Amino acid sequence: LMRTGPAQQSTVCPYACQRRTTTANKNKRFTDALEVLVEYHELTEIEGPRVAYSRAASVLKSLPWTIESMGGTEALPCVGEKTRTLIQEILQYGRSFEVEKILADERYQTLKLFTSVFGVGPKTADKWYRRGLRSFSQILADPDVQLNRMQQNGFLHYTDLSRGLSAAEARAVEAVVGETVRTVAPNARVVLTGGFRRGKEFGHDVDFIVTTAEPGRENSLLPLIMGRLEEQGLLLFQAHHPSTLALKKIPCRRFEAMDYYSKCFLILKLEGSRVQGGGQAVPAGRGWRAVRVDLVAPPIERFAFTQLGWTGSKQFERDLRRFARVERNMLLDNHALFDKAKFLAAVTEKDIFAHLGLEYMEPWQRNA
Ligand code: DCP
Ligand code: MG
Repeated sequence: LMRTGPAQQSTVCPYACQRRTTTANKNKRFTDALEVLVEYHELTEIEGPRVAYSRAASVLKSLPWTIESMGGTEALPCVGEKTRTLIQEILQYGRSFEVEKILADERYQTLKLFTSVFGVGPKTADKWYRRGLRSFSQILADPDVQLNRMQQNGFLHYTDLSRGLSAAEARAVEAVVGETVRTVAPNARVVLTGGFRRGKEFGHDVDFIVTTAEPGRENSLLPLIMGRLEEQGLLLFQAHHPSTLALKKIPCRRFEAMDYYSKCFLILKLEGSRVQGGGQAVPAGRGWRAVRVDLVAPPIERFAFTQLGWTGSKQFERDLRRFARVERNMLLDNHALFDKAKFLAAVTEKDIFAHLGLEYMEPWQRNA
C-alpha cells in the first residue's frame, strides 16, 4: 500500500520565489543526483532538461519533509516523470543509474575538470576536449593553447580557488574589503551579497555591492578600492569592467545576461591570521590563501535591484523574473522593475517584493 505523502496535505508553490528554502535541505540525496543532471546539461549546453531538472531540484530543496516513498510526489510542481523515476531508483537501490553513467562519462569528467578553472567556461572546455586534451598538464604543455590572463591566474591559484571558502573565511574577507572601502571612500556603503548573504556555510567566492549616495561617483569606487588593495599587497588578480549602463537598453530579457554596472572580478590574498579560529584553512608555511571576490558598484537608486539580483540563488532569480513576466506581465532584472513602460522605483528589496505582490523572503530563505 502506498503511504500518503505530506505533499497531499499542503500544496507546494510552483515558483521558487514563493517558497521559503533554507540551507537545511532534507532531500539532499535526491537533489545531489538531480544536480549532476543539471550540470551535465549545463556543460553540454542543452537548455530544456537543464531547466526542468533545476526546477525539480529546487522544489525538493524547499520541502519541509524527507521523501521516503513515491506517495505524494505526483502532486509536486515541476517534478515530472523523469525526476520521479530518479527518485524511485534512489529509494529502491540507493542510487540512480543515469547519474552513475554520467559520473563515469569521460566527456563529463573532463568538462567539469576544465570548467573548475577560474576563467574557463563550457565553450573553452569543449574546445579543449575536442582537441583531445584531457588533463591540465596537457593543456599547459600544448603550444597551440592560448590562455588569457584570467585563465593563467586560474591555473596559478587553482589549488586555493578550487577548495572554496568557509563562512569564517568569508567574514575575514568582509573585514578586509570593509576596511579598504572605509579608507578610500568613507561615505561609500559596502554590503555582502551572494551565497554568504543567504547563510551558506561554503561558497566559491565572496560577493559585495559597493555604492555611494553621490550620483555618478559609484563609477570611481572600484578603481580606488583596487588601488588600495594593491598598495596593501593583497591584489593577486583583477579584471575590471566599467559600467556600460548608459549604452544599454534595459531591462534585458534574459536572466543569463550580465548586468551593466561597473564590476570587478578579483583574486585576493587572505592572510590566515585574519580568519577566526586560526588559519587552518591556509596552506602551512605560507600564511595566506587566494580567494575569489566579486565587487559590483550600481548607482544608489538601483541598489535594491542589484541586491535582489546578486543575492541569488540562481534558481530563485530565474523564478523571480519568470514570475514577474508570466504572472504579472512585468519585467524584472538587476537594474529595474517595469510594469509596461512604467519604472517601479524601490529603495529596499521589500519594495520590489511588494510591487510584485509576493510575500517578502529573507535572504536565508532564498536558497532555492
Ligand atoms: N549574479 C548576477 N550577475 C552577475 C553575477 C552574479 O546576477 N554578473 C547573481 C547570480 C547569483 C549571485 O549573483 O545568484 C551570486 O553569484 P555567484 O555565482 O557568486 O553564486 P552564489 O554566491 O550564490 O554561490 P557561490 O559563490 O557559492 O557559487
Ligand atoms: Mg558567490
